[in-house]
Amino acid sequence: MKALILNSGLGSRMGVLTSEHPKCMTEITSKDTILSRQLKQIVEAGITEVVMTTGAFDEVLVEYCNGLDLPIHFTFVKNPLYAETNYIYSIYCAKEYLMDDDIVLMHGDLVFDNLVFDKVLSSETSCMTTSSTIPLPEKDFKAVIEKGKITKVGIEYFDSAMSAQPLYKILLKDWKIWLDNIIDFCKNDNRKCYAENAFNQVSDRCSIYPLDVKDMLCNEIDNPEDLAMVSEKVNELENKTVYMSFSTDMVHSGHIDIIKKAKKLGKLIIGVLSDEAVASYKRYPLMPFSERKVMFENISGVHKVVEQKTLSYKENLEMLKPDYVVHGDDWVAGFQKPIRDEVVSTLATYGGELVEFPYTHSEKLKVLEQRSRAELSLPHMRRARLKKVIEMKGTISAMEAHSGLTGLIVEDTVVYQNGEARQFDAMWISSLCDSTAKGKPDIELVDMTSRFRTIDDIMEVTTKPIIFDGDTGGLTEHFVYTVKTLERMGVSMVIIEDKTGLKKNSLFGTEVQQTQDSIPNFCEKIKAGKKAQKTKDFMICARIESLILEQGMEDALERAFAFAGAGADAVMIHSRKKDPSEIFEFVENFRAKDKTTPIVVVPTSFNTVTEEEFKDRGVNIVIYANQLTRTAFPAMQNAAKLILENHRAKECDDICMPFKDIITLIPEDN
Ligand code: SPV
Ligand code: MG
Repeated sequence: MKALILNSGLGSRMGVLTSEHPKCMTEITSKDTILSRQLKQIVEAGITEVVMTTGAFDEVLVEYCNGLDLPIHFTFVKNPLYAETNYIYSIYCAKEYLMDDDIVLMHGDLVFDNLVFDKVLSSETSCMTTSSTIPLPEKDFKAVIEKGKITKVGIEYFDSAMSAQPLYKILLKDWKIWLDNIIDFCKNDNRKCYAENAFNQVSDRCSIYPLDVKDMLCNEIDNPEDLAMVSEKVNELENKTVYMSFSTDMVHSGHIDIIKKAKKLGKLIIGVLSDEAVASYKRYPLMPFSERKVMFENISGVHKVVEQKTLSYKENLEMLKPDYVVHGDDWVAGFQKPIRDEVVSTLATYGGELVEFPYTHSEKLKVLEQRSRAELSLPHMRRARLKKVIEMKGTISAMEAHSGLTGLIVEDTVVYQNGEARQFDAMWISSLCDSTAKGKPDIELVDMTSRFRTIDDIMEVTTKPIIFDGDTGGLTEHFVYTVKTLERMGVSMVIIEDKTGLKKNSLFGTEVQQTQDSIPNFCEKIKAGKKAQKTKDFMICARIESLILEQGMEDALERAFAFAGAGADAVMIHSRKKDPSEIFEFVENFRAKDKTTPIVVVPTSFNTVTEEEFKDRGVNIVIYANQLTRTAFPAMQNAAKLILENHRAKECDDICMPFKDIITLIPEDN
């Protein structure tokens, strides 16, 4: 596509404004002339070839264009008879440069909105800008429209006509017909009329369609009054603000494309999602907010970057009141729909507008996402992330996983509520569920090699941080090796319980014989573990069994303070009572003296308490320790019974996940 700009005219109606340079060099804002604005719009559209006809002050004009230093190749063609001919003859003079490509044709005194230019360029047919809302002008161009096509353009037509502006996109096939007739006109010395007179004779073959731009800015500047009016409109347009929100930590060409479109609407403000919002909605960001902010600040044309603390735009829209919000049209349905609905209603409160561009699924993005997932799953990245997420959110949730498949469920399950996304922050590798999956009792019978194998299976297909149930930790001499191995694998935290001898599951409480370790012994184990670890990221959590073994609150608290003092990075308090009051009492008393050591709870019995309430009370990690195993087990047992009862699988099929769905659980490439 080439741009053809007609700048041969004298512009005498502009008075002194055109006494030293052509009209197109008249300033319309403090930073642009009519021409520099047009040329920048041309560059933004990716057009690099401009044919410009010149006349009076042609040297001034050529020097000016070259001095703008734009990535444009200019072909200047002077109309030697500019004083006594019209632009039909200027086009004739430039004909040899206009025979090989589609063209966008504009008069040199035309000022138009970026959106108008976008519409013109994206038209699939040849088109001319018209307006159905502006009254028919007395002296300017009007286009006669018949059966949806333009049949005549001129100042004399009033019937079936719309006001029209000389901004065209003309496909080569149509242009050839029009240009041929322009050539014929000029050869017959018909050089004083409009080029449109030549079009009017061939409009049955040269198909140009009206492109209705309604009230959008698309005006010629003929006199100082036009100049004042258009300048005001351009200033207004340039002061509009546009808001977009981004969660990405990798900018690719798709993002740049939409940013380019957005900034044509005005000053672009980008809301960068907070780390917490990104983590809740897709995955832990590879780059923290501060770095993502700098990245966007350095994209050309971005006016300002602000933080968007939640997936909801509301707070920022109410604060910034942007004229436009720009987004891909992929949120019209699906989980982002409530967010979109809220944007629409918030914009409606002050007259803002939502602009949606077609969303393009990018293969590149898929590859980048895969790469970032791979990176997040690397041991050092995964290990360090638990501490970071606790710091970021205050309170996090972990869900039990005991295999690759359950790991994937914890990794990928997301629910969307009122525009908020919720997912688990970490995985708990429970001794109970790991043992149960192997059909074994939870008595430290499944050895560490086998437990590590489970971790490995899960790690191979997931990225979320892992909290490992280390039972009693075994002998201190053994525990130090366990710590080293877990740390090397990329596990973030091991929780060891202050029991000794044959361990039984805590949920049996005092129904079975269980022995609590002495405070000094257990402190020694913690100290040895802390000494064995190599990085500062790995955490050892001391689990206190005093309430389970009915040793009283005082004992529990004494142990908690002693274990934290011995270097434990967190304490876990356990209870098998339905009533959460003893847990709350512990948390309150512990927090009275220790404000920072993270507290972990496993609300299997006291399951009515919400994560929000735990957070308010000062709990930092909430572990759902066994629910996947406990729901899967009865479902599997039921399936087995149904087949046995019916001597076939048909009845069981109704409660089975369709095979095609089970396949989608497994990602193609991890
Ligand atoms: C586990 O999940 O193995 C635990 C938690 O240790 S509990 O079963 O509640 O003791
Ligand atoms: Mg356990």
